[in-house]
This record gives sequence, structure tokens and C-alpha cells, in this order.
Amino acid sequence: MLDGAVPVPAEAADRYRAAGFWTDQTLGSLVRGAAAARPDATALVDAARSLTYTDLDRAADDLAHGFAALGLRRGDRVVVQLPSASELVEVLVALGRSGIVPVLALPAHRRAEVEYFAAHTGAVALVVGGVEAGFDHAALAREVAAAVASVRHVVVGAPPAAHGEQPDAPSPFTAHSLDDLRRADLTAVRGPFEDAAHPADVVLLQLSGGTTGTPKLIPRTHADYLYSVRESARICGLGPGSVYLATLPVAHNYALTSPGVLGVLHAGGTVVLSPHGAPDTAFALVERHRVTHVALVPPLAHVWAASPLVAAYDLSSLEVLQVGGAKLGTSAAERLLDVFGDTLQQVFGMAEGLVCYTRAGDPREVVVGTQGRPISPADEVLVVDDHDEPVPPGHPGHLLTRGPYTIRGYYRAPEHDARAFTADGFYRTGDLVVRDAAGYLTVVGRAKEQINRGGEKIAPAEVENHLRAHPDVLDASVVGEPDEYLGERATARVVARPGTAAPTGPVLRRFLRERGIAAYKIPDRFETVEALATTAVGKVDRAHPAPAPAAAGTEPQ
Ligand code: J2J
Repeated sequence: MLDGAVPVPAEAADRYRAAGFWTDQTLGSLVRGAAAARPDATALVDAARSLTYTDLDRAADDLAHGFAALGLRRGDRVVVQLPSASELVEVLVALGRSGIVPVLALPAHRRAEVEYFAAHTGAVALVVGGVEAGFDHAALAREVAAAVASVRHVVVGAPPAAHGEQPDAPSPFTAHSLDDLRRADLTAVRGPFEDAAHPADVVLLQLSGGTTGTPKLIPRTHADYLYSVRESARICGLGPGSVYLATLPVAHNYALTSPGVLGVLHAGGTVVLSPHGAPDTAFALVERHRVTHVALVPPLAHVWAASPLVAAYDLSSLEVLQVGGAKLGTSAAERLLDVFGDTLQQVFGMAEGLVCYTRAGDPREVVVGTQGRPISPADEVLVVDDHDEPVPPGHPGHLLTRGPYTIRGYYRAPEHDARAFTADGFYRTGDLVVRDAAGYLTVVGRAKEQINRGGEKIAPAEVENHLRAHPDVLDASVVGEPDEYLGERATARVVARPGTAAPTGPVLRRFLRERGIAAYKIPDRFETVEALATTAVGKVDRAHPAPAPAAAGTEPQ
């Protein structure tokens, strides 16, 4: 197994194999079955093109040969930051065949995150898009490659304007385009790629929502990941006739696996990739492609339910409208049922593993009021008090879980693991839930230091570290506050260094952007305070707004 990943104990692994949960399937083999069975069926549609299963299968082989020609091998890490388009899927399947391990950066990530992912994993290559939404990812990749010694190659997707230009010589890395990798002149070897990956290998490194100063990476194996994908596809009723509209970033675990793009490819259906989920674009795609399944986060679901365009398009093909990533309130759930009929499915999942779904046929009050029940009969769920003692059904407690697709540890993070997992391997999700007698979970709160901004997760400690780097900032805390649309938004409380004026919101916003953090992590509001509130044990108190004397001033948005 990949050095730095924590294996499942042999006894449990044997059980999962014996039960048929873990099979020999790998990500690379996922598409081969469908390509053989239905070669001309459409696998992927994006704004630029449409690929059959045969096209996708061949593209993955060509790219796998190309990565091999660059000298990349099974177990190597590469940071992948591509937009949600067909190339991302081709690259993931190709890497899945090679056994090369992608770190799935989101399109929103910037220098601080991408550089950290590359350095922490010792990545040998970066695979990135060109200019997307006004941001030059290729230029960012070149900067990161120059700064991180392990990076030898930068591979750029859709050729950027500067494609072919090499950075000022001498350069420690070489630049290529994905088209170079597909081309026969790079490698004489063509045709099917002999899969190098083993089912027990790490298939990819997912990003944790995070609670700490540095993001944590999640090593998932082919066997565990694909078990959750196959079961998710079954639970969500996917088949060859299914059409899934991907409106969320496909690199995110939800849109990739619950059942997401991989679930659809497993089932032999069609994935329609949209750059975003705004009703005008998304509804037109639903109508045109007769979309059956779509995954939303609550803020987007609110926009869909409130959109006057609902009446302007034929949305009658929709069978399953998933909402997950953050808590969906009961009145919002009722409204979705009113507008979209009996299509709502709640999804409560985490990139670390456990995923819960409400099921087709569940009573209305279950679909409205709960976040579903786990995928697997082997998912072990404990709801405990602050001393890890179980609470009775119907009482709130901390959710701990262990099972056939939940990690036993983060990548290269043993100290954090000691806190995030119990001694017997249960993951401490940080979520507060109530479990009913039938095993359905309702999320009632959160004990972890994380802000869930409409499904996008922010680790306050990470943003606070960046704020403290400002020369005029003595201290800072970032807290979540209720927001009608997003569920939560982030507010930064900033203490100025003595003798300096506190930097204003716009100044800090620019400062954070220049530090190279993703835009969604930049606080929505900034407040100046004289000191941060502390708890009885001297830790920063995020639950209470300000100490006495009260806030010294509030910066406008
Ligand atoms: C309340 N909180 C939720 C929900 C996630 C499927 C769906 C979502 C994710 C995901 C995922 C929630 N109600 N319905 O990976 O495969 C919060 C919890 C959880 C954290 C995980 C998937 N659905 N959450 O959101 O790794 O706090 O995964 O622990 O990004 O999101 O975040 P993440």
C-alpha cells in the first residue's frame, strides 16, 4: 500500500472480501465492461463534445500510455486540477489504470492549496486546465512546479494560449499538453493499456473538509471506493438508461461517487457535465438530455425550487433530485417535494467514507426529516456522548463510524489520526446526529471546528493562520454564523497589533487572495475586536461573539 496510508486491519479486510464488498474491480476496469457491452452508448457529454464508452475507454488507454512514457509509475502522486469536463474523467480513468494516484484539487483552489498538496504528497506531476473563469491554472501550475522539487512534469488540459511555451530556461520540469500525451509520437505503444493498479492500492487522495491548519488528505482504495460506488448506483436506481447531470465540481466526492460520475459509468449510463447548476443552463440540459438524476447542495436546491424557469422547461424526466453536503431544512425539503414531486433524496456523506441515503419508497416524513441511512449493512455506526458512551436511540450524540469504505487514517497525518479516530478504528465524524430505531440519521449539529458554507467546507484554523500572517494582525478567529441562503457564512474577528490600525475588510480580503487561498474560504464579513473571547481553559471561544469590552468596530462587507 502507498507509504503514508493507513491499511484496514487484515481481519476486517478478509471479512469485507469474503462478504463480496471488496472485489477485484479497479477504477481502470470500471469503463471496460460498459465499453464491451454497449460500445456506442454515450458515456460523457460536455459543452464541447460527446464521448461513447469506446471513446472513453480508448482515451483512457492512450493517456495511460502517455503517462507511462513520461516515466510515471504505479504509486506516484499527481495533483489534478481540471474543470468538470470530459477530460477530467478521461484522466481519472487513465490514472486508475496506471495505478498513479491523483490528488483531487478543486477548481477553486489556488497557490496555497495546490502547492501544499504537491509538497505534502511529493507529487511528480501536475495535471491542470488552461484558463478557466478568468484564472490561469497553467501559470499557477508552473509556479508550483518551480517551487516544489518533486514535480517533474506539468500537463495542461485544453491547450492554453501559452501552450508550447516552455518557462524561462533552465527549468526543473517539462511542460506537455494532454494532447501530447495522447499522441503516438510520444510513445510507440498503443492499444489497450495493461492495468497496473491492484484493488487494494490507493485509488486517489480526496480532500477532507478539514478542521486543522493544513488540509488533510484521504487515501481511498480501489476496492473500498468502488464498493461505495456500486452500492450507491444500486440504491439510487441507476441503469444504462440513466442520465446524470453533474452540476457540482466532479472532483468532489459527492459528485464523483454518491453515485456521481463513477456510479453512472459503472451502470453504463450517461453523464452530462455542466460548468455550474444555475437554472437557465441546468434546466435546458435536463430538457435536452432527458436527465434522470441530479445532485445539488442546499443553496442550489433553494434556487431551483424558487426559479420561475421551472415552468418554462420540460423537467418531467427527473427521477431523483439529490440534496446533500449540508443540512437541508425540513421546510426546504417540503418545498422541493411540492415543486419537483416525489424525486427528493437526501444524501449525508463524507469523503472519509460513510454515505447515507434516503431510499425510494421511504415515507414522506423520512425523506423530509432525515438524512438517510448508511449504504452498507457492514457500516458500524455509534452515537455517543462526550465520554464515548453510547446514547439511546432518539438522543443526540457524536457520530462515530467504521466500515468497508471508511478510512482508518488520513494520509501522512499520524498525530491528527490519534484524535480523529478511536483506538479501535472508528472515525470521529465531528457530526452530531440522532439515530432512530430504523437506523436513519438526522444531523442536528456539529462538534468539529469547521464551517459548512452551503456545502463548501472551511477549516477556521487554516484561514486564521493566513490572517495572522498579516503584519498588522495580532490575532484572529473565524466563526460560522447562520445565513438564510448558505446555511452558514464565515465571519473573521480580527485583533490589531498594538499601535496599528486594524486592517479593513477589503484589505484583508485582498491579502488572503494574494496568499493564494480558495475564494470560498475568504470570510464573508470582517469584524475588529479588542481581544478574542476565550473559554475557561484559555482556548479561543468560537461560540461567543466577543469578550468584554465588546466589539470595537465592524467593517462593512
Ligand atoms: C448535514 N451535513 C452534511 C447533510 C454532508 C455525499 C454527500 C456529501 C458529501 C460531503 C460526500 C450533509 N446534512 N446531508 O462526500 O459522498 C457535512 C457533514 C459531513 C461533511 C462531509 C458524499 N452531507 N454533510 O459533503 O467530505 O458535516 O463530503 O461530515 O465535503 O459534510 O463533507 P465532505
